[in-house]
Amino acid sequence: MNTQALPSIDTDPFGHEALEDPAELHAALRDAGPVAYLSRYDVFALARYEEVHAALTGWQDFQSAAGVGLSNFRHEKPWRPPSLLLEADPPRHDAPRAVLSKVVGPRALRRLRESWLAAAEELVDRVVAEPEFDALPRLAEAFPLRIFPDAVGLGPDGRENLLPYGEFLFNSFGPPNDLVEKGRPDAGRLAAWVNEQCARDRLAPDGFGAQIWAAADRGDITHEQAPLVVRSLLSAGVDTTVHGLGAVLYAFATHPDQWERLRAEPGLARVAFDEAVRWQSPVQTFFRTALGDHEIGGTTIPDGRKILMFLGAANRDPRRWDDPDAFDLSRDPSGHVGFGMGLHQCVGQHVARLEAEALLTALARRVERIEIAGTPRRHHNNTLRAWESLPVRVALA
Ligand code: 4IA
Repeated sequence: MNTQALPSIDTDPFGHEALEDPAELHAALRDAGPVAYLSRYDVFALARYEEVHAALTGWQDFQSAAGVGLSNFRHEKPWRPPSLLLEADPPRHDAPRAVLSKVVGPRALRRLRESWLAAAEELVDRVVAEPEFDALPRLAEAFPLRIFPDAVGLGPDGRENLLPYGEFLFNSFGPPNDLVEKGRPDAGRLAAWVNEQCARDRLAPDGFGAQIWAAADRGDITHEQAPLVVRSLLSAGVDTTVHGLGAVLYAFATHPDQWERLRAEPGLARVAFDEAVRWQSPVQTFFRTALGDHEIGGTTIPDGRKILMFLGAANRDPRRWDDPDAFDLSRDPSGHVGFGMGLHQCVGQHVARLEAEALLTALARRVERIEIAGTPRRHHNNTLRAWESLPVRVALA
């Protein structure tokens, strides 16, 4: 490794300053070169689109099984049993992935479409009855919580644990900083609750969860694997969509011309959501671990070392995107790495897009103007780019 030539960056990407606004750090990382060295954590950083894309698709060289957080499972015991999807490589990864991609795939969602559209209409009717409200809890949180736990087949009790569980999980991919320490006292209780909900007899007979268990009966996965695959739905399916919806609501509240466009052409809702995922990157960062020595942009990453991929920086890399900081429904956002890329690419992306389509079309039908009505407040998380509060004012059509 030519450490001499490797630019070193001392900023803490998981510090509050960078979490509040990562733009400056992202630009510095991209400009430093194809690979930079993060002295604070002794890891390699990728922030350009080309290298992030290559690392995401190069699963043979950069493994997930050693964990996709800073913690290296080769040396450290994971805080929970590793995910069979996120924290696994082929071949072990493949059967659980195949099962889950069918359970939450486009065909399966057709069955839910009408009821989710109706649920969005009902929620939006209720919320926009007031001219000002906080769009983060009232829409971005309320909608996924209204439909997703039912779709999984969760029981009625304890659903308030879902968001705090995700909050801790997404913090845990970063360093053991103040954010993780704040969550630690509750983590065991939250994880125990989530694990209990994955049991067959806890799940309604017609939901995603029951279909995972049915796949085990068919022999597609083992009965030992089934509860962990259900856990992946509960881990990855709530906070992500909340902050994806938060991103698109923020985008429209700050871009009245784009809102007008969506209202004229509601078929743009899905493109708008993907553009918002590119523009905000609700999942900001993930790690991989070099499996053998591998070169990236002239730097050798030695076996066992962690690389940190800045999805949010790649999604605004001017080498890949024209006017990358603009939220623009005219662009084709496909190819963004906000859902990852390659064989781990978000298995739930069709769920997320359907949620967004339902919420945005219901809003577009009723709301002529949406604007910021107070100072939006960021919520700091080691992995998620999130809002705590998003006060908006709406004018009805
Ligand atoms: C899992 C990347 C993020 C959305 C994610 C988090 C957890 C899991 C998968 C994906 O537990 O499988």
